[in-house]
Amino acid sequence: MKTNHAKLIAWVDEVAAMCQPDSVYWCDGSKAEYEDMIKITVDAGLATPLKKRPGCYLFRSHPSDVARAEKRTFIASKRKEDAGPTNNWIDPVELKATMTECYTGCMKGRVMYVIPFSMGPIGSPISKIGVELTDSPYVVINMRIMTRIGKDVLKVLGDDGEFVKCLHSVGKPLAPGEKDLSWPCVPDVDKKFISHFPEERMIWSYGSGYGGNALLGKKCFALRIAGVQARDEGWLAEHMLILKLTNPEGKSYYVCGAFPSACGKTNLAMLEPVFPGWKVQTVGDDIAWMKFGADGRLYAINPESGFFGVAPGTSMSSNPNAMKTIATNSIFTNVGLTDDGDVWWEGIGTPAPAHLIDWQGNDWTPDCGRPAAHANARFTAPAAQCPVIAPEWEDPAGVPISAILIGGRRKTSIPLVTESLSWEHGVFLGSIMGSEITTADITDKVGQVRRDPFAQLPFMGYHMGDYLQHWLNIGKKSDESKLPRIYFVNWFRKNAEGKFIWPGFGDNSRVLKWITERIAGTGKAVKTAIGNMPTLDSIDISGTSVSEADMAELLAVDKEAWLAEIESIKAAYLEYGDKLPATLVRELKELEARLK
Ligand code: GTP
Ligand code: SPV
Ligand code: MN
Repeated sequence: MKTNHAKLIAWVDEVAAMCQPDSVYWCDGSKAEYEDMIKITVDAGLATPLKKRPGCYLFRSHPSDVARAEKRTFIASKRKEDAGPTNNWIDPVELKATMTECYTGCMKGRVMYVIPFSMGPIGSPISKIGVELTDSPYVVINMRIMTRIGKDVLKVLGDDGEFVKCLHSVGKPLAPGEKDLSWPCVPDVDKKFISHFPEERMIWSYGSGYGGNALLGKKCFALRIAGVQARDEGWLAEHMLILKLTNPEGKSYYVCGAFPSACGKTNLAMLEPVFPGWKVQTVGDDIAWMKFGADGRLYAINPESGFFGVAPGTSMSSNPNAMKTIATNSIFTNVGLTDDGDVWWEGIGTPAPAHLIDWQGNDWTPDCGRPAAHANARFTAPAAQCPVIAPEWEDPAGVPISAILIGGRRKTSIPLVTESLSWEHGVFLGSIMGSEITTADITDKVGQVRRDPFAQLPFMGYHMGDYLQHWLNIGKKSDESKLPRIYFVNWFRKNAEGKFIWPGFGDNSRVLKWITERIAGTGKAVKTAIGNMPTLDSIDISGTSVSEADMAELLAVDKEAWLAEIESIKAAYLEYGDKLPATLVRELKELEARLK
């Protein structure tokens, strides 16, 4: 393929000299090329075609390589204080030396693919270009779904356009004649690296082939590197879904939502409202880039073009639109394979078959005591196939945001919904967000609450304190009346029996409806110590299993729990040191005073 981009050519040559692939292939992004890549993986035994799903394939990863590797994710800024206390930092010179050793000869026996990609519609002024070099055909296949790739991107890049350098290797060279593994990677987790060099706008990933570790446009670029660009350029790169909600009068509202990994973004982005005449359409399910429009409002675009969604729990009742999206042309990783050539996972909504092949490739029966799918099994599907994709989802101008939801998994304390009192109070609520850790991260702390400001903790490219200050600064760039209101939500409260009190999923539209009423000025609320909360009768619970007593519990301000929460927030705040914005200290003091 043709490019005269001297810097790009030089970089590709330099990496090829280091990694020593057998050959270098420039991806043109065509459908034929995609099909060739699929054939390569099927022929090599890496992928299984799914007879029951046209254009769908199953991959099974190595058990060491099933999720993002947080403790192997590094921010190698020149100065340690720029990475901040919540990130793993290594000196960039040292890290490059270590990784150069890993990379030397690491692609022997393999092809190095060059993937030019655009985050955001190709050629749009707010899009950004990256080039990923990888030795994984799985990555090429997934990148073609998740981003826009190929020759049109090179055209926009021209002879000297800017791009983010993204280098990826699975870290498994092949000796002459050696048969490939079904999921090549570096099995020792401590030898994987997901590294970011923010000043150079560069990403080096080694040893993992899974998700955000390997599809470098997603978390590495669109959140960690773009976060640094956003800080420097005055916009926001966020771990947020974007949805469009239209009421029976035909008025539409665009809403973003920050929820930590595996806390409901994909589900919320595609929900089926329970009220007749209401409609939800999807703009994005994981990442939002927000910039000010000429009118002083924040406009969001979805930089991705596909969904990399959690499979377990996805069913025709929880998320019918996701189920329809993944009926064709999708990639499945780490789900169960039925004997008739379809997928199955826990919570898919159909009874477990008497026999299947589990995510590790072993025979599975319902009584075997192991899950058929890994808890972080995923589908990769083109966004354009979503039956409720919003017509404007690729509009380069973005969509004007009226509300931002934030929230995590909290079985106690945090009410169903609280409206912020101001932008600064909203940023404060974002800064104190916490969630019970799930299996989307490789960590040993599953179940514990950790503070996860704006669901960005694992996706920060710089100091968390500076990030929170950046949010406060954004608020100063416009009138409060034009800024989105911030809503702290919690779908995950549990009762004494450990059951979810709130039905969640489509029923979350009940809360969304109240939010639009608040924006329109008709929704009823009471001011409490923690913010504005719906009156007990203002969220319609007719037809649900939620009793009035449940609702009172979901909307109660538990003073003791909040005072305990404040102590834990103080501990998290201490970590940010002198970068903790004074405004947030003031908000915390005011909250404590209101509670007492
Ligand atoms: P990432 O892709 O990791 O960023 O996750 P996500 O935030 O998109 O989460 P997703 O929508 O895939 O949901 C993850 C899990 O949460 C699934 O098992 C869902 O079934 C479950 N879930 C989603 N929404 C709700 C809800 O409203 N209530 C309850 N109880 N569970 C939910
Ligand atoms: C997440 O963990 O938030 C994901 C999946 O969206 S991954 O792309 O692997 O980061
Ligand atoms: Mn995510």
